[in-house]
Amino acid sequence: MLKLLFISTPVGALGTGQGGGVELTIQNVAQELQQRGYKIEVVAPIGSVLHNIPVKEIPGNLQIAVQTQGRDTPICLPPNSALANMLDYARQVQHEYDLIVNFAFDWLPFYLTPFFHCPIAHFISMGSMTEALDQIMTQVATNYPQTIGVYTKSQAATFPFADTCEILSSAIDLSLYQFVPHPEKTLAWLGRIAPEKALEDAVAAVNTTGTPLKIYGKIQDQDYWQQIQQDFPHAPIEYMGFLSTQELQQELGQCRALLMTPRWIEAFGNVAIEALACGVPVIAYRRGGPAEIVQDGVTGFLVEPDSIEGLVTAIDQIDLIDRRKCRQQAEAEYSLTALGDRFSLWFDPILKTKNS
Ligand code: HBI
Repeated sequence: MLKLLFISTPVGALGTGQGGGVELTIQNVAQELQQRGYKIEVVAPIGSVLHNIPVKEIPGNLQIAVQTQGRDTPICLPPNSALANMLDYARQVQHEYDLIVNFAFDWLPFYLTPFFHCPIAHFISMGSMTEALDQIMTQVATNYPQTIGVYTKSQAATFPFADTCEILSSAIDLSLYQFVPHPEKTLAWLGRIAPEKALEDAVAAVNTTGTPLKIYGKIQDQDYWQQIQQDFPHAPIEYMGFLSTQELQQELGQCRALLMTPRWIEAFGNVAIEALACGVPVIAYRRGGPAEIVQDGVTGFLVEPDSIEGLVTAIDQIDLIDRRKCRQQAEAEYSLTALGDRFSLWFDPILKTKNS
């Protein structure tokens, strides 16, 4: 039986949402590979909880989220770094494992790769963020070809080592999402309420069409949210809060379409496949992960980035989309089985190198 040690993102305890999209990836990959007979253990900060997956909780101070840093910010580690403690634990137990899978978007695990005798596969969860990280990731990509995995091609394209990345896409547990054939009039917008998600564009669009818009997600930037409400006092919008997957998929399924208006290069966009799984078409800017997910004209519409008029036109045409095609695409490409196949295919050559 193959034994894998997962190194979690060190920015928050798993299960709290602080770890962002990669939390869902760690849960889903661990769950699917465990189902296939791999032995999995996840090393993560204190307070981390995963569903039916053994977690080794490591104390120490959390890492600073890299999105809050500039491209030239030096690498920093807090005193008593949880990340450093997690990697020291991995060093001590590495002989019990066939492969270490690193999910931390941080300098230390990449720098330490040659210091480990157990091979390390690195899953990168965002686009390029800082020079120092680009450099150390490029070094690993050069010395250990095929050991770097990403969600999408457009995410890989932000790195100097784009062509050596394994494209793994993402997935969700489809059994948690129900197909809804006949929705209400409302549109949905989902995500962290922060400038890089450009919620103001979706609000501007419905301010024109008059279609009601329900907004779900954590308000990460209060001032930004206030500004939107001041700029569009009469827009037909309603803030619904941050819901659990269960509650969210119930509400999402009732919507006519999901609007995705990313200003930055979204590495993937899990909300897009959550919508498709409910039969909800996606209207998205042709930018980043969502542009590789939405089949333009079939499971939604891809719109000229930052074009409000483009969003308005797509909203007016949304009834042309067959909602069953959306559910079918989710089942074909974004099931846990498909994800498990992609990760096992990625690991095989790395494991062979180890055993050779
Ligand atoms: N920042 N330093 C650091 N390390 C991470 O692993 C990290 C992060 N910011 C966000 C993040 N991971 C995840 O939310 C990604 O899935 C986006």
